[in-house]
Order: sequence, then C-alpha cells, then structure tokens
Amino acid sequence: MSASNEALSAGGPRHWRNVVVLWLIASVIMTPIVIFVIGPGLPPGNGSVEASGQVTDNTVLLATATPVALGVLVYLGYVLWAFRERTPEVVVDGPPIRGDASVQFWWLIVTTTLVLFLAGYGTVRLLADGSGGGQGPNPIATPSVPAGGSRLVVQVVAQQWQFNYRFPGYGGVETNQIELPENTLVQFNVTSLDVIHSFWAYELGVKADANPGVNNVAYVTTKGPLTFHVRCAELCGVWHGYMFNQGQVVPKAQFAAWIAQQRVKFAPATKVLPPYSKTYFPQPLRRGG
Ligand SMILES: [Cu+2]
Repeated sequence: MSASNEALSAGGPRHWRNVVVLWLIASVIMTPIVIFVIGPGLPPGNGSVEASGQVTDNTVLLATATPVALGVLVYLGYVLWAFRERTPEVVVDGPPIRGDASVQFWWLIVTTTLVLFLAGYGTVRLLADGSGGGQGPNPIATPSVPAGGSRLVVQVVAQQWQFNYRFPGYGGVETNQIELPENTLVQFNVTSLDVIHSFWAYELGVKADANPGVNNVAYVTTKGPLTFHVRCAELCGVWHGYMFNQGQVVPKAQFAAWIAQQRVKFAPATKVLPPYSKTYFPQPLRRGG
C-alpha cells in the first residue's frame, strides 16, 4: 500500500462524517424549499378537493425523496472531490464500501422504513377521500358531501372519439359539453360504448378508465368556479389526440339554468336514447336469413 493510500484509508471515518454533515446541511436547506416553495405549485393544482389532496400527496412524496436524492448527489460529489487523482502518476482509490456491514445495515433500515411509511401513507390517503376513485363499480371509499353542498351523479360515456355526459337526475339528458355546480360531490359513472378510453379531467384531479361494459366510479368534490380540460388518456384509435373538450364549474344557479336549457335542447335526442343504465351494450347485429 502506498503512502497516500494509507493516508486516505485512515481518513475513512472522517470522510463518512464529512458526507453526513454535508448531506444534513443540504437536506435541512432543500426539504423546506421543496415543501413550501415548490410544493404549492405541483400538479394538478387546487381545482377540487381531490386535486388539492393530490398536491399534498405529491408534496409529501417529493419531500420524502429529497433527502434520498441529496444523499446520492452529495456522496457522488464528495467522492469525486475527495478521491480525485492528485498527481498524474498516482491513482488513488478510497476505502471500499462493498461488504461494509454498517452500510448494509443502515441501507436496509432506511429503505425499509421509507417503503413501509409510503405504503401506510398511501393506504390512509386512499381511504381518507377516495383518492378520486376509479377503482371499479364499488369504490373502497366515498368522500363526504361538502358542508352546505350537494351531490350529483354524472355519467361519462366515452366513444370513438368523443365524451358525452348523461345526467340521470335530470331526465337522463345527454350533453356533449360538461358543466358542474360548485361545492358539490360529483359521482362520475364512467363507461365506454366501444374500446377502452380514459376520462381525464386534469384540473379536477380525476382520471378514470372508460371500459365497455364496466361502470367505473370516481368522485370529485368541486370547489369554486373553474375551467377544466378533459382529455382521453388511453390510446383509442386514430383520432385519440382530438378526443378532448373543456368543462366549467359554475355557481349552482348557473348550473340549474344550463341543465334546464340542455334538457330542452336535447329533448328530441333523449327520446330515442336507451334508458339510463350503468353500462350500454351495442345492439346485436341482425343477421340476414
Ligand atoms: Cu379515447
């Protein structure tokens, strides 16, 4: 062993202490920045109760990942600096961490703790507000109706290549635009008439698969007035990219006026629609005989 190698090996504990101190300083600075500066701007914004919940979840995940990422970056930066080549002829290597029992011990403790925490957090959050749903016809949790608010069922009927919206509480009228009342627990019953689509209303924080023959329930608790964008999030054919529209969350009186107007406008179509149902199957083909 050369003289310089001995010097560095002797510095092993000092190197660990330096890395830990640098990592602590970086984490103490960066984690609050992630929580308080970056967190509030994370997607999908605060357009609904569920969307706000997702901002919280994204903040928790990013804040948890920050010290982990910093650990990797600080370690990498430190070893590049501390074990750099001093003179052109001498290649200096640091003390090996492979086979180091304490590194293995803490690696297991830290990763196990993080994974268990995330599993617990995810489970609690899933039960707390239904997490936007989309778990099939029987959601594992239903969000509560907001104080002073109401409840509304809207069926999302996807087909190549558009979304239609059916309102069972309003004579089963089907519209090609969507408006929702503010401060309301909206239950989306999502289904498809043909192939697999996905109803993604970004600002509302909901994305639910639209499968033929399946009633996929997802909840959104609206807040104040909002413009939101609906896109199909499942490749469904050549015009998939054009399968989008824009919706509004409006004051309750405005919604009442809008839906009354839609009932009149689409009355001729409503008459020939099949009765409201959780799913719709195509009419069987009539074979010539
Ligand atoms: Cu689609």
